[in-house]
Amino acid sequence: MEKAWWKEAVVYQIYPRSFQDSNGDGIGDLPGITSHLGYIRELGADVVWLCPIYQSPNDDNGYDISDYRSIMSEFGTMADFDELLKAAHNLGLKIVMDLVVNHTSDEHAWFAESRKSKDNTYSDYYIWRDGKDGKEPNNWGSYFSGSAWQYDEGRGQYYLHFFSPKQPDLNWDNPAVRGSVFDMMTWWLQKGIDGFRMDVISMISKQPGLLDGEVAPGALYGDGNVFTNNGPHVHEYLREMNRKVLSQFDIMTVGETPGVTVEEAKKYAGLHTGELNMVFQFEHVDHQGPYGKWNDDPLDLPKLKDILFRWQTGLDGVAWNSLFWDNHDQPRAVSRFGNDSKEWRERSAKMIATALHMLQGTPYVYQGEELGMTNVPFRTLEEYRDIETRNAYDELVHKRGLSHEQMMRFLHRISRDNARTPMQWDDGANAGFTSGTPWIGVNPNYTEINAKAQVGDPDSVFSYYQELIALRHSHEIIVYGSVEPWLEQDEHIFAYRRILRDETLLVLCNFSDQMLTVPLPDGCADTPAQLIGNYDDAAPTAALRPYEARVYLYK
Ligand code: TEU
Ligand code: CA
Repeated sequence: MEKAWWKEAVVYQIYPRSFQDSNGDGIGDLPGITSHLGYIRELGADVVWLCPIYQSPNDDNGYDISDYRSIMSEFGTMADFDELLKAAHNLGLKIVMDLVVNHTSDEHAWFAESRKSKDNTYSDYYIWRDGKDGKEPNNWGSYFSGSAWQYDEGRGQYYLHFFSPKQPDLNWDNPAVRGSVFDMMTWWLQKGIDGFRMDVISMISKQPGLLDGEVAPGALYGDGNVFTNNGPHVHEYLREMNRKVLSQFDIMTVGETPGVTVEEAKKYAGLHTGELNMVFQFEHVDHQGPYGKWNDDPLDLPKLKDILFRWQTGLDGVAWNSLFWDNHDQPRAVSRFGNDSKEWRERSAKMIATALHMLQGTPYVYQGEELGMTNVPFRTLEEYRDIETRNAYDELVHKRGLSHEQMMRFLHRISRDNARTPMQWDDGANAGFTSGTPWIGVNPNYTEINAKAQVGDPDSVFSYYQELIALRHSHEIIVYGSVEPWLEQDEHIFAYRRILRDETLLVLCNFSDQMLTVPLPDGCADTPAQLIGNYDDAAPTAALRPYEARVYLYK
């Protein structure tokens, strides 16, 4: 398989609002990020993905952009950004920006013009429709509850918004919109950034005619996959973007494509399709139940294995995977896929990291995941800040009659705010995140879980992530080896082999708190070289201890 730096890289994702405050206003900012670039370099990551830092009214914490070419006032200035970029490049770190162009803020100048009339330059920059029988143009729901349509008195029409009413969807069928977006992208790339993560890029082409979606009777908002994925022109628009912008630079691109299938990913992330380098698929973190995404179900490992192996074998040799357990929209990895109890948190955090980082694809480490940070036990709804969480509470409890207690259990397990509590730097006030009042509560366990306690401690989760990343940088088989599932039917063991020329890697991960026997595959001697493991003492042959991970290399 042909080599590429973005295939060999490990990406560190930063949610700037919660990473490091440098001026005491309780909100993370760019100088705060710059002050910790050395930490990211020490971890071993190669690329930093910054969630949106552009001017925004923060209805959806920066995913509602009002000016693509200026920095959010709360985060700092363009001079701060230029300094961050320079410092990163001096450390050998690349900077990937978050491109949010399925929608803008309703405070963007384009929307201000568009809503004024039906015949100005920007009138068709968004998706406007007359109502139908005095109601919304169709039955589409927003990911943030309620209808996906908002009536605008001024223009006397409805406009489409897959997210909040303050995030109107752009009309990508309008070549002027594509031209404006491509110009903006080129402007940032000429400043020297190293790529883009493209927000909900699978949604930019809408189903023609905007017809009612097939939603189950009584279904809730947010069945987004019904109508938001892969409209007829999405690949055409991405090939145009690649031709006119992306192909002019040596950069990395990753599309966020909720609802994407393996077959569609072969187009988006195909090695030679001329679109993107890779995509984020969401099958392993998606849950569509009676309450949409909201659930407190236990981990279903067989289902998780089936999904991950389907993606691994499906793209092997034809396209490229991204690898992630969590991000700013998902609960904390160790709480969801491991066991965040006192007894098993560290061990299971290292085990799930092994399971992910030994797969084929580019791994993403979300801020705090490398410390084994956990979900947050907020006791009241008021402690949550996320618009998706607050709207869902209103919809499910006040409009659909779900009990407060059940919804709080759902929030504890699934709310995006689990990932958005401040980064835990040390055991000082507010975990060293701010000298002021943090915009969102700090997880009370910061006194035990923080970077200061872990950096330099060879037994810490941080050091284990350092080892995993160093192995990826030193063993081609981890990047380019093919993937062969092992023990697919086992309920508790996640195991697979990677093969490259005359080498075989065997990865064994016990997702349970039981001692299990583990048959080794043919050709795998019983005294191989152990590459990494999360128990200090030698392993009992053909057995896996609770939450044990072991990786063997056979030459
Ligand atoms: O998220 C896309 C999206 O579908 C999210 O709603 C996410 O899948 C869901 O919350 C998981 O349950 C992107 C950004 O990552 C997210 O932060 C933004 O809120 C959203 O787009 C709108 O820009
Ligand atoms: Ca600040």
